[in-house]
Amino acid sequence: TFNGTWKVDRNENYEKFMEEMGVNMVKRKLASHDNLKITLQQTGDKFHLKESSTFRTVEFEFTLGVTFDYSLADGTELTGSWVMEGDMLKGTFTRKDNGKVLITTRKIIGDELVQSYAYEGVEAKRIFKRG
Ligand code: MYR
Repeated sequence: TFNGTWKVDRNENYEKFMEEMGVNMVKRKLASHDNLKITLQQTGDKFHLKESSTFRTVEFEFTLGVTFDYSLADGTELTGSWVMEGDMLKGTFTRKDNGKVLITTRKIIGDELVQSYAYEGVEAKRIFKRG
């Protein structure tokens, strides 16, 4: 289950990923230490998500398979949806500014939540521990 509160523990290739996304160096430095914390609560097909970091706190809901809008901390707007593939959540999001696609997954590996990101051939991970 994804339910609970997850605090980012470490990143893999996240700065490169952000660079590909067009985030400038100063923001990349800040964003790689953003203390991201997410709280997920699943009820059937619905997820309630609370996201907090040094940048902001936002709370929203999404339903599996249903398209919704989401803005990154820097204002970049995405639209897309999450689906369940086996035990894994897979999100396919399109940037509104350039039409390019960002694929993200969330899976539980051991006692960690591993979120992967892929954009324009660059992949990254953020690994969360229960907190
Ligand atoms: C959510 O479930 O958290 C909301 C939808 C997530 C969309 C994908 C988020 C990708 C964030 C990547 C950060 C890139 C920084 C440039």
